[in-house]
Amino acid sequence: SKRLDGKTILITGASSGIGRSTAFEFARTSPQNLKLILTARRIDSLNQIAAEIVQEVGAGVRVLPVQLDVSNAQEVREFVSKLPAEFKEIDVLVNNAGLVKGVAKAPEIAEDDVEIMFKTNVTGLINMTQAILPSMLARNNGEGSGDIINIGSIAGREPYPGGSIYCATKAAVRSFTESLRKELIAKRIRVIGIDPGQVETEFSVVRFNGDKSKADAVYAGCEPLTPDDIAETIVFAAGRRENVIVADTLLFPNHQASATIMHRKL
Ligand code: NDP
Ligand code: 8X3
Repeated sequence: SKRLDGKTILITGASSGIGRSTAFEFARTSPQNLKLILTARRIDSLNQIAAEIVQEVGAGVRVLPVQLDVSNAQEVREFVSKLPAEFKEIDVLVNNAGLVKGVAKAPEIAEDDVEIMFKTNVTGLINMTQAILPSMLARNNGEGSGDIINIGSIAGREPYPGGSIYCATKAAVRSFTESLRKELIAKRIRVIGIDPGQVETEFSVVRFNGDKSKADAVYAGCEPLTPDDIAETIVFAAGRRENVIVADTLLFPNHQASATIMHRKL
């Protein structure tokens, strides 16, 4: 979309899955004139993705890979203050970084797993939002300008057994997203929530600590969404006319009807 030309886009969790696909999708949609800031903890992957994007679409897209742990508030503040001048005015913040750990039921969930899920999915998303919002608010003679796109989950709408903490983090994302949209009612800032169902990424591999066979079993007999499907929706939302807010979107693959109702062809 021409509407994205010249924009500066910041994506968290861009080293894999949905974040990675979103980086490519923005670049393909606006290959002439776009600035992409790609962040995650794995800087090597980000460097690789940056090179692949420029190789595919050309140098009209400028890509800045930055190592950033969203859960570290200090690091997030420093990241913003150190952004090169030409990348400082962020138009679109895609709060995508997130993870799930395990399938333990509440009495057995490891303290570390509780902490990492909340500090990444919830506090991390809030850290990023607080860090970027001031510059969005200051633009346009104080009317504000920009998009905040928060990646929630079906898990935030429908909690399931074995997912209590992850589901609670995504319910928190949904709640924060809605409060923010209401708080910003007088500003020209769009707050956009996108809730995917089942998407095949590194998500389940991370959930099962690298156990690929357990991760694969999650998708047995199913045809999950691809990260590109979510990326297209994110870029669609960002590319709408300024007065249109794609406020709240739930995406399922054909075989899925809820967090737990899945038709499997086995
Ligand atoms: P992936 O595991 O493929 O990607 C997750 C990304 O988050 C990685 O780039 C990872 O990068 C990054 N990340 C994790 N922790 C941090 C951190 N502390 N700081 C910065 N970046 C971090 O999974 P998905 O692409 O599937 O997940 C993306 C989002 O989509 C998540 O919020 C997830 O909850 C959500 N989602 C996923 C669904 C699915 O079925 N896959 C369904 C619904 C929602 P690195 O390790 O390099 O830091
Ligand atoms: C990921 C989807 O339902 O596996 O957010 O938790 S689910």
